[in-house]
Amino acid sequence: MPLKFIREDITTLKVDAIVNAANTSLLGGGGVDGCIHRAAGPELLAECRTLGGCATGGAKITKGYRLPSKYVIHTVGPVWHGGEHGERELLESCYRTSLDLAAERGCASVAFSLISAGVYGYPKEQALQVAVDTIRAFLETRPMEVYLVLFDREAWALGQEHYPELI
Ligand code: AR6
Repeated sequence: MPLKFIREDITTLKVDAIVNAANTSLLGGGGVDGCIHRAAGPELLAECRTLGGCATGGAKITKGYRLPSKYVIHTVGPVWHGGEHGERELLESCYRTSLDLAAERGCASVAFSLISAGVYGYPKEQALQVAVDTIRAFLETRPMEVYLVLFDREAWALGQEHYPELI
């Protein structure tokens, strides 16, 4: 199946690329970003320092260092401000840009965290819908094995409820 939900710590996944929910500095933070930097080791931060940050909706790629994945794609989701500040378009752009980068590097398998759905406050149900719609649209243009990690209880329950076929 080209898109599948899983519920595992993204830092344990042996895929070509994992996608980090970063901030514009790309210099680490809490949430999944903190987990990824801790697991990858200080070399990841050193490479991130050379990238000059990243715009919201954009993505940049680094090596995975001590992670089982070959690459980390760092994308910056929008902060939720009520939904009328371009949040959906920016979130779509995160998924599309990350998938384009993965394709450029020849990745056959990619695992996403649920971008913006934690600290950045995007309502999880809507964040999930944007993720699924955008990944499915991409997969119509190019084959890839894509995992969406629904880590917290609420996200996993929403996935089971709305997309049982993806479990
Ligand atoms: N594996 C997979 N998913 C995880 C993990 C993990 N180990 N840990 C948390 N999640 P968040 P955001 C899920 O807050 O909302 C950082 O400080 C979590 O349950 O990590 O985009 C950055 O530096 C949630 O569903 O990202 C930014 O400043 C999802 O990951 C800011 O947070 C995203 O939650 C970005 O906020």
